[in-house]
This record gives sequence, C-alpha cells and structure tokens, in this order.
Amino acid sequence: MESNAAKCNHKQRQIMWLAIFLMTHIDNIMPNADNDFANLTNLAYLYVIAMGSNRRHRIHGLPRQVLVRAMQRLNEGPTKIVRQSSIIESLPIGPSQRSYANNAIILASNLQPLEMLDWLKNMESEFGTRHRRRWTSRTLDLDIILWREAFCAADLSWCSPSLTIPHCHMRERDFVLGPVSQIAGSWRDPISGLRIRQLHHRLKKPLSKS
Ligand code: PH2
Ligand code: MG
Ligand code: MG
Repeated sequence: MESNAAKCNHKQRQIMWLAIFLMTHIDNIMPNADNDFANLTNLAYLYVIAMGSNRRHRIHGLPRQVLVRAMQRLNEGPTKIVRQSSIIESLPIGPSQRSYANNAIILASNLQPLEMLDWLKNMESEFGTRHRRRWTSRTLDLDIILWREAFCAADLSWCSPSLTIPHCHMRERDFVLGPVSQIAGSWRDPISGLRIRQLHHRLKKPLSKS
C-alpha cells in the first residue's frame, strides 16, 4: 500500500514540516537547532522515544551526561531529533537501587518499527547496556513509546512478538508520561484514544471511588 509520505510531493512535505515546526514553536519548545530543515522533509515517520539511564559510563560520565551523548548519536545516521524534553531525575521503579535520569525525544526517520528497534538496541549496546535481564540497572535504555506517519497525524499501533507500540507500560509510568507530555502532549494513545497529557493527568490525579 502506498504510504501517505509517498503521495506527497516535495512542496507538500515542506509545508507539512513547516506545520510541525510551527506547532513546536507554539508549545514553546524550540526544534533542535542542528537540524537542517530541508533534510527532514524526506523522512516518513515520527517516533516518540523514552530514554533512561541509571549507571555511569566510563567515558561520558553520569546518567544525565549519558543521555546528552546518546541524543547526539541519535541525531546522526538514519534518525534525526525533532524535539526533546528536559531531563528529569526519578526514583527507580523495580529492583534497581539507583535513581534514573529520564527524558523523551521525537525522532524523525525512514526506518520501519522493527528496523528502528534494531537501531535503538545497537545504540544501547554501544553505550554498554547488556540485554540479559529485564528491569536491571542500565547505562542506556531506549524504548519506543508511540509512532505515526509524519504527514498524517493519526497515531498508529504495532504488534509483533518483539515489539508492541504503544509501549505496554507507558500509561502507568510517570517517568515516561511526564517527559512525553512535554513534547507530544497532543499525541493520542491509539488504544484508549486519550491524549498523552490526559493520560498523564489521570496518573497524577487518580479518579476518586465515590
Ligand atoms: N526503567 C526501568 C525500570 N525502572 N525506573 C525509573 N524511574 N526510570 C526508568 O527509566 C526505569 C525505571 C526499566 O526499563
Ligand atoms: Mg525501559
Ligand atoms: Mg528498554
């Protein structure tokens, strides 16, 4: 099936990207200054990625610096950063004792979901994360949260044995919904139909039982 991206001519793509940049501006978060606008117009998909680190890296240093360095790397090769949230510090959920640095980014790319998963796993390995056990402490964790076609604002889902989008645990994690609502608050969870900022609001203020 022909994708929406393929149907658009170059001028239309430029206009769509201009709209994305303007929306970015309205939300008062500047697009990544390093990005050449013209290069982005050829990229078909947008991915929301949650980033986390709770181990030092022997060269890059503390978890916060690991995330900064990882963002530089994610702006090279087949992915470009369109937006980035602030980096927060959060208490560990699960068995690990060390607190985390967490943030979220929107990546533009032509990679399909399973190719994106591969690229992110390689990046995690490059930073020394070993994929042995779930939920153990890690130098770099990159999770795909949401995706959509860049030229069509409908949020998509994906289900295969190795990857589920939206991420299964995103709705219960403040350290995911907080940063994601900074950069993609108006995106919708395709399962519940709720916007990310609504999900975050619900998580912070659970409905009373009365
Ligand atoms: N990631 C985990 C498990 N627990 N806790 C926080 N605060 N932040 C994380 O990124 C995180 C976690 C496994 O991926
Ligand atoms: Mg994770
Ligand atoms: Mg992960």
